[in-house]
Order: sequence, then structure tokens, then C-alpha cells
Amino acid sequence: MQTSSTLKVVRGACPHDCPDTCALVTTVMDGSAISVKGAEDHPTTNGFLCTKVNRYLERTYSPQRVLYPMKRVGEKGKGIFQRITWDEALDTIAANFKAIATDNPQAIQPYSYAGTMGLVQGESMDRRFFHKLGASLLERTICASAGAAGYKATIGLSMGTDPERFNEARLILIWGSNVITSNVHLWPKILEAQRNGARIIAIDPYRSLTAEKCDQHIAPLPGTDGALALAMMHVIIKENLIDADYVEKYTLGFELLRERVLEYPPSKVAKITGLDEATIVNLAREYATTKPSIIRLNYGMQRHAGGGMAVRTVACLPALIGSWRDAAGGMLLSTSGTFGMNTTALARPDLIWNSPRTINMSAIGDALTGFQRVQSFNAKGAPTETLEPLDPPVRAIYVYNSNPVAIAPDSRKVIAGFQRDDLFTVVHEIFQTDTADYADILLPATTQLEQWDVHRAYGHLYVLLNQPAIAPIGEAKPNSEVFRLLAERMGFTDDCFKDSDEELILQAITSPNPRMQGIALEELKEKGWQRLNVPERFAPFAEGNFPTPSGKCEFFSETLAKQGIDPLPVYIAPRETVQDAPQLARKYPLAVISPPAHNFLNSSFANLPSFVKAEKEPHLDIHPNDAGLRGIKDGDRVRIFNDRGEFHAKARVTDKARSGVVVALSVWWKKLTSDGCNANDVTSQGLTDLGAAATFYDSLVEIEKLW
Ligand SMILES: Nc1nc2c(c(=O)[nH]1)N[C@H]1C(S)=C(S)[C@@H](COP(=O)(O)OP(=O)(O)OC[C@H]3O[C@@H](n4cnc5c(=O)[nH]c(N)nc54)[C@H](O)[C@@H]3O)O[C@H]1N2
Ligand SMILES: Nc1nc2c(c(=O)[nH]1)N[C@H]1C(S)=C(S)[C@@H](COP(=O)(O)OP(=O)(O)OC[C@H]3O[C@@H](n4cnc5c(=O)[nH]c(N)nc54)[C@H](O)[C@@H]3O)O[C@H]1N2
Ligand SMILES: [Mo]
Repeated sequence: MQTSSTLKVVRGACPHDCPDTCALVTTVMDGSAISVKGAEDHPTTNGFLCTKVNRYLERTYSPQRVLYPMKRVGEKGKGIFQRITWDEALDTIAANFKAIATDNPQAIQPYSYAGTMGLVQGESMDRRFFHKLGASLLERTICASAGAAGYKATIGLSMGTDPERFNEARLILIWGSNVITSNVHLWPKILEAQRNGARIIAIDPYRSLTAEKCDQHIAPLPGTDGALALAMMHVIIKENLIDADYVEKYTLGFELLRERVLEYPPSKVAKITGLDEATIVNLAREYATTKPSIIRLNYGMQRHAGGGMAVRTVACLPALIGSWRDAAGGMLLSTSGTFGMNTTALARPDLIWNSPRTINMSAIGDALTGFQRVQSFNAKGAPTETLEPLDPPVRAIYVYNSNPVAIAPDSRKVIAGFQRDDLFTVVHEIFQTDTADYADILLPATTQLEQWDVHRAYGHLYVLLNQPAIAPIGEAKPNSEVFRLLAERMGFTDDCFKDSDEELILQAITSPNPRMQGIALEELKEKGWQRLNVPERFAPFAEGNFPTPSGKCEFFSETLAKQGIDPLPVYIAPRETVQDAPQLARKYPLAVISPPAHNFLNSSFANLPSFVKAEKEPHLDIHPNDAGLRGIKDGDRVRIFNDRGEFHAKARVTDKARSGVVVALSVWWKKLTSDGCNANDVTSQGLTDLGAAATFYDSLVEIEKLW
């Protein structure tokens, strides 16, 4: 390599919403980044990056970047803008916010998710600003809140097995997870286990890239995992395959669980799940008798009406067979709760002065069109919802770190909301997304190479620092800086609005949590990452110590009972299924799921030429039986529709999709598709039982060939 006096190497962290949160090494020459690589010394990154971030420079130096502030000069949605100065942009926002706040600041709505997972650019100055303003709060439910709530009910906290131990397992259940696409740094560990003789089983309605490479693929109907887990427990308890000592010492409610699972014999659950009875029985026996056995549970299975309870139910399995005893046993959903970073110091909830309402981000279509979705539950915990008028209506929305027009469910409603002429919309973005097209003011955002941040992860146990490698491109600014400037214009004089990004990082890592002891800014600056203060062979629940109210793994949950929800695991069916919604199913007999496409990261990367080229165009995978019934042949263009909307795709006739289920890998930018629509035109704003999350994979549709 050419040497130069200005060559430098900068340590960073991948900002994207993925369990792997890789350690990055960026080489900069004369102020320009010339390569971004995975750190070789970081144990889980292991010197390689995914297909997307491998080409991060394409993103950073893309000619599509938003380079300066702009104001809308065309119709909403058309995306026609004119360049303005930062001063004009900030003054316009402040003037609008001040006018609305005089009536009621709760009519101002922040909307953000995990465009960057960094704590500084994701949940610090922004939170402070909206708290001080008195804006409505946002319930961030678009991704993981059902699973988190379900797991919490059983285990207590998002904490589980160290992913670095997977290579030692003898049996790995990959349950509702597409590891090769969405968690690729775990895959080498799984392959190592397989080489050492472990069996790998995928439980997924779709033969994903991952399922294809497993020793066995079990394909239940979407949203029936809770029933499957109950039947497994039925077999395990009936055949006395439990770890009686572990159950006795470290669990709560075993006798009640034993009674409950009697209601779920494999013969009955075979019908619910669409699996053979023998498959269920064999799975239960193999799981209970292979040691250590581990479950990689992920979010695919929780995007259904009963998704929270399903995760709670599956999370009972490891305690029943005592697999938490082994560092390579137990289960991994998310490691995020292990961190204990000082998010309160960053977000400063004490600045809230007006008990503002909370808007659920998964029902943003309702909110922007004047309604609040209110949930109620039957005795088992199955959710139903009513719409109530929203008062005051949302008069301004500030979108950052998210692209709701593309990624939020029930697009027609979302777009109807963003289309409102009386809605003042700010979008802070790296690119001119589907959402940006509706902005009154569009602000340019920096990428990770241009900003400071500190990261935790949800798929490993390291804190990472991100140092800026290059100067901001164009007039782009980081989120934290824009909220500092806005705070100044709003007249917010509290000292906390002056904190620099480095000061925010220090506040984040200054935490009384014992697992954060030893995490230090100097070391992070030097090395880029540090392991949490946990043992090398981390086995958090080997001897109980569950962070639940009882300190035990809660088969019985008093907390759920108090909320009027079934305190025991129970099967809650999806809202839209052929079995449970027969009337709807007569019109719309196929379940559609839309998990991530390999080369996209939600809707990120879905605008960049090489990634779009790799995915080609929107596809619909459909089983030969379902295709045959509709006269659909491989390569035909089809229309996927229900009462909420429709989108178009090219059919791939394949048995990767089980019959009754069609699969549309996502999330495409609407404006880059032939019909201007994507899978979220058919998804619903219905919420999950626990965690009030989105139910992206709980939709019935019909398919028709386009003529
Ligand atoms: N390349 C890439 N990586 C990503 C993302 C991305 O968009 N692209 N997104 C990131 C984000 S934000 C998240 S939350 C994670 C998501 O990644 P995962 O947690 O792995 O979740 P999904 O990809 O939604 O679904 C995983 C698998 O679950 C299956 N599935 C769907 N419904 C069910 C069900 O009812 N039961 C069972 N057992 N399986 C079901 C799907 O077919 C899919 O193959 O990945 C992250 N990583
Ligand atoms: N049909 C369907 N819909 C889905 C899903 C699905 O599986 N199927 N998955 C769901 C899931 S799991 C999730 S998590 C959500 C994700 O939804 P989002 O969190 O909205 O994720 P992205 O679509 O990646 O959009 C993030 C945006 O943030 C921008 N961004 C990145 N960094 C910064 C920054 O530093 N500052 C600012 N201001 N902007 C930045 C990016 O350019 C990008 O446009 O989508 C959900 N939607
Ligand atoms: Mo997500």
C-alpha cells in the first residue's frame, strides 16, 4: 500500500440495526476514507463484514446523499425541494414548534428508530430536546418489543447465552431467525459446532438461506410457535425428561405448567402448526436429551398477534431441561439487557414537565390520521383493539433514524397521514427516502464515518466506541448537533443542551451497573471495544439468579396475572389465520411474511445501485400448489392484495415457501418499485399481545396474476 503522511486508521462501530454491531477499522488517506474493514482483533467481528457494510464507502460517498438543508417547493410526496441555509431551516422549525407549543406541545411528535443504534445519535440530545419541549412520547415498538416483553415475563431481562459459546453446543435450534442474513457473525460458530458433530435445526415457515444449510428444517405455519413449544413441554414433562433438580431450585409454577401443557398434546398441536405429530415428538426428545442444547431465538416469530406470549413460552424450555447450567446451553434472544449503560443520564426523563401522551410508532398511520389505537385483552391475553379520536391531533412530526413511509405497517394510512397539508414535517436523513419526499424541511445527516458514538449490542457482550474518520460530507450534521442547535433556538438554557458528543459518551458509560465496571473512555479510544465485566464463560442462570420479581424462571407470572393476562404460557393465535379467521380466509387464504432481503437492512441500502442489483426486483416466493391453483407460473408478475392495499412482485414458484404461506423479502423503497408500493401496503397496524409491537408477519392476502 502507498504510504503517506496523512494516512490514518480510525476505530469505529457499525451503526446498523443488527445483533452483530461490528468493530470497524477505517483507513483514511488525505481526508478521504479509502477502506472500511471488520476489526480482526474483535472476537465476534472476527475480521469480516456482511455484504452490506463491506461496501460502506458506497453509502458514505454515494451521489444520492442529501448534502444541504432543503425546503419543499412541490406537492407533498413528489420530492421536489430547494436548497436553503441551515439558519433558515432551523429558524423555520423553531418557529413552527413554538407556535404549536403555545397551544399544546403534545401535538409535536418525534419519530425515530434504529437508523443508527448509537446511543449518542439515537437516544440522547434528541430525547432531551423533546422532553423539554413537552412533545408526545414515542413508544418504540416497530421491532423487538413483543419479544422483549415475552422474554422478560419468563426470564426477567434481555440477557442470555454468550454467542461466543455456540461452537460448544451439541444441538442448536435456530428458531425464527435467519442467521446467515441477519446475524452472520454467529454463523461461523454454528458451523464449528456442526463440524464437531452438533445437529442444527431451523424452525421457520420459510426455507431461508439459513434453513437450507441446517441438518433439519421444520416449517410450522407462521405464528404457531407458542403451540409448538407447549407441545414440546407436554412431551418433555410426560416422558420425564426434565431436570427435576433445576426445576425445583430455580423455577416458579412447575405444577401449574404441568397441568397447562396437558392441554397441548402433539396430536392437537400438529393441526395448529401444520406439522407431523412425529416431528414434534422427536424435536422435544432430541432437545431434552442432547446436552448442551441451545436455542437461537430471534424476532421472526414474534411479529404476530400472540408474539409476546410465544416468546415467553419458548423461553420456558431451557429451564425445564436445565440447559442454563451450561455456558453453551440456554437461549439467546438479545444480549442488550446485559449492558446497563446509563441511558437515563443520556435521555434525561426528568426534563419532562407535562405528563405527555405516548404514541405507538407501529400505529403511526392511525395517529397521523387522527386516531389512537387502544388495546384490550381477553382472559388469555389475546389482544383486540379499538380506535379512539386523538386529541390534540398530530400537527408536527420530526423523523430521524427511520423511514416510516417504507417500513411502518399499513402504508396507505401512513401515506394519507404524511400527505396532510396541515402537518408540518421535518425529516433528517442521509438519503432522500420515501419519507423524505413528504418533508417540509429536509435536513442532511452524517453517516457513521462522520460522527462520534458509543454502542452496546444485542448479539454480543462488547461496548464499542465510534470515532469520526472523515469530515462531514456537504453540510451534513449529526443528530446530536441538530438538537443542540434547535434547543438554542427554542431558548432551552439548561446546561445539558451544551454537552458535547464526547461528554455524552462519558455519561453513557458512567454507570453503577457492575457489568459496566472497567469500561473506560481512554481504553475505548485506543482499542475501539471492551468486553463487559462478565466472566469468560458467562452462564448467567447456571444457578438461577433470574432477574424476575421472584428471582426464578417464572413459568407462572404474577406480573402478568396482575395485568389480567394469563399467568401461564398459553397459545395465542395470530389475528389473521386460515384456522382462526375463516371468514377472512375465504377472501384471503394465504399468509404473507416479509422478512429481510439479504442485501438490504430494513429499508437501508435499498436505494444503492449494487444492492438493488443483487436483489433485482421485488419477488414473491410461492409454493407450487398455491401457484398452480391460481394459474401462476415462475416469472409471472403478480398482484398481492387484501382490504388494506396491494403491491406487485415477480413470482418465484418454489417449495422454499411452505404451502399456505407466501414470502416477499423486504423492505423495498416504494418509489423504486414498478407500482410505487411494497409489502407494507398489505401489513396491518394490529399490535402484539405483550409489548404492543407491530405484527408484520400476521396478514392474509390473495394473489392474482397481473395481465
Ligand atoms: N441483512 C439484514 N440483516 C438484518 C436486517 C435486515 O433487514 N437485513 N434487519 C435487522 C433487524 S432490524 C432485525 S429486527 C433482525 C431481524 O432478523 P431475525 O430476528 O432473524 O428476524 P426476521 O428476519 O424477521 O425473521 C427471521 C426468520 O423468521 C421467519 N419467520 C417468520 N415468521 C415466523 C414464525 O411465525 N415462526 C418462526 N419460527 N419463524 C418465522 C422468517 O421466515 C425468517 O426467515 O435482523 C437484523 N439484521
Ligand atoms: N414488511 C416489513 N416491514 C418491516 C420489517 C419487516 O421485516 N417486514 N422489519 C421491521 C423492523 S424489525 C424494523 S427494526 C424496522 C426498521 O425501520 P427503520 O428503523 O426505519 O430502519 P430503516 O428502514 O433502515 O431506516 C432508517 C433510516 O435512518 C437513516 N439514518 C441512518 N443513520 C442516521 C443518522 O445518523 N441520522 C439520521 N437522521 N438518519 C439516519 C437511514 O438513512 C435510513 O433511511 O422496519 C420494520 N419494518
Ligand atoms: Mo428490527
